[in-house]
Amino acid sequence: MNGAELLLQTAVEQGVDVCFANPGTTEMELVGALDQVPGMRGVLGLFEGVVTGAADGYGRVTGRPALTLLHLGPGFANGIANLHNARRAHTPVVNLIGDHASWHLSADAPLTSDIESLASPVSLHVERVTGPGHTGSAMLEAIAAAIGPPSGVATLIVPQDAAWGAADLHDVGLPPEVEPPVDGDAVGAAATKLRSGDGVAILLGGVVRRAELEAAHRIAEDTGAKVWVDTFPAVLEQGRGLPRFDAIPYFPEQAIDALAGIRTLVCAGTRAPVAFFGYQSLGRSDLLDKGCDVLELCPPGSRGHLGLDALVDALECPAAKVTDLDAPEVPGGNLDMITMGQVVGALQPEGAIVVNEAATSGLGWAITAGSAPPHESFSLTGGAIGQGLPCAVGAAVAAPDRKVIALQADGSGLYTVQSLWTMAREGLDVTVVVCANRAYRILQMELHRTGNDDPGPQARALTDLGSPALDWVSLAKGFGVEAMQATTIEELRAGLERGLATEGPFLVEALI
Ligand SMILES: Cc1ncc(C[n+]2csc(CCOP(=O)(O)OP(=O)(O)O)c2C)c(N)n1
Repeated sequence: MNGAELLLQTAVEQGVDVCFANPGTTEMELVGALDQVPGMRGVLGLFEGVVTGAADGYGRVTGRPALTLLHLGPGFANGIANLHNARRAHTPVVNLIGDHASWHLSADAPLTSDIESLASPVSLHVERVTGPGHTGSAMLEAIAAAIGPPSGVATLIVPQDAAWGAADLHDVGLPPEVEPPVDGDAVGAAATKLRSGDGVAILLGGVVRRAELEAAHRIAEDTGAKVWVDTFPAVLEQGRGLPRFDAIPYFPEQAIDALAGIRTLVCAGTRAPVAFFGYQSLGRSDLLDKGCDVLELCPPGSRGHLGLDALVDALECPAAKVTDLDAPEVPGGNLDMITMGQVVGALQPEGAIVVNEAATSGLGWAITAGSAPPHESFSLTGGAIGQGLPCAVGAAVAAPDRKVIALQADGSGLYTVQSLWTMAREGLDVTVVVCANRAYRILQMELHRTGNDDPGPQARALTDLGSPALDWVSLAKGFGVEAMQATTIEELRAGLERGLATEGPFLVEALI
């Protein structure tokens, strides 16, 4: 066995069995090991942003890391934006970055770079493997670090001589222990505040599934506390039968108004909210009133229900009923961003995973999703666009028996459009709805917010995608994905129905 095989064998033994990859020469032993070690599925992405975004999507579905396999500093650097999103989502991911053989580093060959410096800002754990016998224990530690809590991105740098050198299974020890994340003092303090009066709110973030929603709902029903959900949670389970809570508005002025009057904010799996950007006109970052107390039940990167369940017990909250909204219906009228989202909400099946990188076109779906059949949505946690299509790749690999819908803004989609090829090659069950507004609409809004009401030709040109008009149907077909364009509600309906009935990928370009 060589170091590469020991590394993969250890991963498989820990239940880590998918490797999203874009390798090079320094990773050839690891590529070869995929055929020697049974049980590891390699999935090729044609750009590192696809690889890292796919690992993010996979980790959000399973709560366990996938591997990424990346080529030295430059290959890794290409994947950083989506690792930034994964870091913000606290998604478990284990990066394998190949490096030159240790004795070749001092030669400063063309691909030599400072990988540690590139990896540190997006990783909660970075380790350089010291030799072939170290690959297994380094993998164990990386997986444990990625799963946490707090969960996140772990990175192993694997010099090529560590991969090709001889190794032994006995080199691997036991995985490290992890501490439970709940802060008992914060639970006690939150219980006292919740019982003693008003002005207490609860904020859910990170992974927000049924367990978080139901515990928060019981507390809210019993104490009158208002519950908020982060603007961009990593995972939000929603739909009929599930408690619904308002999301903190994106624009800070609206968020400040919405959160005004909260005197204590109890955070579960997240932290106190801040404005997405620092605006000259606003001059502040905080969204909460001055002096608002913040209690962290359990930190970002841990499941919020752990703290909330403890709070339910401390308060002895009774079970609480959920009242459902009527099921959404396909609307009439013209196809626009509102009706587009309503069509998706009306047709999406139970158990779907909706990867939401719809940007400004997401409003129609957002107002409909709470009454759709129960499903999960994944959002852009770190604001680095180009995450949606890769994330859908990873989600579909992780959940082959669920429908994945990628609600995809057109500008963002082009950053990692090669994801479509991986969808085709792997036969992934993804229905992509491209929200084709042919603009960087949010930037047009942001220009306006700077006081620029009459942008000149240059500013207009940098925020417009209309000329030449992108042809998503041809793009998709070029990557091997069947596609159609929709200009009416009926066409979108037909396209979605076709996509959802197809086992593999399908793309509908909705002109809105
Ligand atoms: C990696 C990265 N590059 C650039 C940006 C800046 N940016 C934010 S939104 C945006 C355009 C989004 O356009 P589109 O995806 O078409 O959505 P729309 O605003 O039209 O709804 C850009 C370029 C970013 N957030 N992340």
